[in-house]
Amino acid sequence: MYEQLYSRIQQCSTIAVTSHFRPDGDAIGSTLALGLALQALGKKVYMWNEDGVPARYAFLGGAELIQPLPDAVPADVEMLICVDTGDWKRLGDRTQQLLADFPLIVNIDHHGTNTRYGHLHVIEPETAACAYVLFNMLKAWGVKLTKPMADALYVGISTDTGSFQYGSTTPEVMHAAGELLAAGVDVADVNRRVYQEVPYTSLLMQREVLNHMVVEAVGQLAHYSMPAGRKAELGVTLEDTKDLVDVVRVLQGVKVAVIFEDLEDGRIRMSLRSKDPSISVATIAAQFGGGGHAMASGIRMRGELAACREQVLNAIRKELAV
Ligand SMILES: [Mn+2]
Repeated sequence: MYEQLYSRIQQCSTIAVTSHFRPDGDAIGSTLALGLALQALGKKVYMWNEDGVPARYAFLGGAELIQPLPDAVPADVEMLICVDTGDWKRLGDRTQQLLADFPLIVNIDHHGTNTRYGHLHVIEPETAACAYVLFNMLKAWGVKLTKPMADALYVGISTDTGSFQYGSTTPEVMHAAGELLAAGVDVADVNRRVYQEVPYTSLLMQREVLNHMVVEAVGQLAHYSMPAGRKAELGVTLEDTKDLVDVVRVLQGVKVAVIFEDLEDGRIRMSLRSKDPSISVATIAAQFGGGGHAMASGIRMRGELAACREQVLNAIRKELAV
């Protein structure tokens, strides 16, 4: 697949790269690493994200190249590449609109639930990160990794593996990380910037979760629900609500953790995490139109917070069989 994509790329002179809304480290790292590599291959490259680059990733070399969405795809773009996006809907409303009807869309991803949208696919399900897929791809293409590319790939792999804590961290992933370090990644500096410069409002949000979390099913299920208006009362940003599920996930004995968030637009956002390999939260999410990975998934549902929560919790309680 790498060679097939490479030969299609060789036929193009202008390529756009984009990823999902509310981008995480893998979305930004993958967009940037691939964009910079395509530039190194002599291509004119556009990099877009409809929600921009989160502050904690702005230090990455070339991050400023990731631009807001244009109103229309520039006429010179011959190929559009979507990275780290398992589902067409995850691209976001405006990106979907922009890309609809584009004749050559490439889907590079690592989600087990990838719906295979687009015209060309490089999907390696349940591998550590899209950035890890790209690491192997760029190597196969003979691209020499610059420090900005290595930093971007490292951030993608590190954030998607929970700093090399999840089961997706294979020997090959560790070897890849080693090669990225050899290519110039300053591990202490990157980790401080990504993990140890948390805004005060983010800690406020975490305190709120600890104050109001619910633990049930003999300690195996922990969840927190954010009602409408609470974010504004606390003064927290959208970015502060990211990875909140980790606050409850770490509790001893918990097998499944969930955060329910009233998005105040008639929809409820849910982040699900499993700590038990025999319980796939991707399967649970799929019952409600969501998706993701076995150990980390998400759902967006229309309806009232309490009603949506009860449906999803019931599905989880069934899995926990208590
Ligand atoms: Mn990813």
